[in-house]
Amino acid sequence: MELNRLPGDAPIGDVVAAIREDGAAIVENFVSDTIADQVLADLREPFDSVGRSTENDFNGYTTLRVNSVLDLSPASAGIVGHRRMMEVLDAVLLPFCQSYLMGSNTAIEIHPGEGDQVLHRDDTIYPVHIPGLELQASVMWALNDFTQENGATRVVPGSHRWVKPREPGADDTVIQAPMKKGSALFYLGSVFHGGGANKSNGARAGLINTYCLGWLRQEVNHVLSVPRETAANLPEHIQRMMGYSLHGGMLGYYPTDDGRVPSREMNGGAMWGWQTD
Ligand SMILES: O=C(O)CCC(=O)C(=O)O
Repeated sequence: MELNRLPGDAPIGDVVAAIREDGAAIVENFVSDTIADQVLADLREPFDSVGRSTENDFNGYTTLRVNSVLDLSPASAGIVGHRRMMEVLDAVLLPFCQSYLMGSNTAIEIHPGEGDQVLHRDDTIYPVHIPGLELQASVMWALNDFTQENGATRVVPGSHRWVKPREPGADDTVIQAPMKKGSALFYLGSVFHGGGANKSNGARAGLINTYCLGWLRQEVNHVLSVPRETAANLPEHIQRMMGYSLHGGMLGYYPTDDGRVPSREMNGGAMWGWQTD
């Protein structure tokens, strides 16, 4: 069995249908090699200097990770706020919210010798699981080629439909998602997945972004983790997903001294209004 695989210019409806079928799907050649190469080049120094700081049993011990990639790689904005990716997310998440947010923004470089990551659901950060209600979706972007040998992400297809809480067992199918650089693996927050073991001689590098319903707390506080002057230079649709927005005109409210819905001075006087939906 293989995951559904669609070309980068596939109709959005086909991508969404494929994701709903298995809980995950690959879109090939979704971003140019130039952007993927640039992001990986931007991350080289952070990977090497701080990439081991999150080592643990879950993240692994021969895997490098860096968070808040938007702060480290301006080119990553082309991935984080990729327009066609967002059209897919609109279809998956907007049935349950008025706008969605970026949960996390993490680059992962799995090095040779790493074992399989434990299979998990990303949405277990939230203490509810309501079948049919998707709390978040994730998009893993290949910054270099993902192969069976170098640790392509593993997915348990159909696990987003499991009603009773349980862990994957020996009888459950686990499939890998090899994909070429610039391709993206979409998977629902409710689908079991995990990084693969790297049995090759080279590293596997990916950028994984999660997107949660706009009325949920984000996994990472991007307003604090990305300096305001960096955020001010990002496109507005990314600022909104970072949290510079109100959900439903109310959630995320920041009272100003004069009691009005906030707008604030940023970056040498440029007005940055908090956006309502
Ligand atoms: O690296 C991967 O392929 C998946 C990583 C992942 O799912 C995680 O760290 O939560």
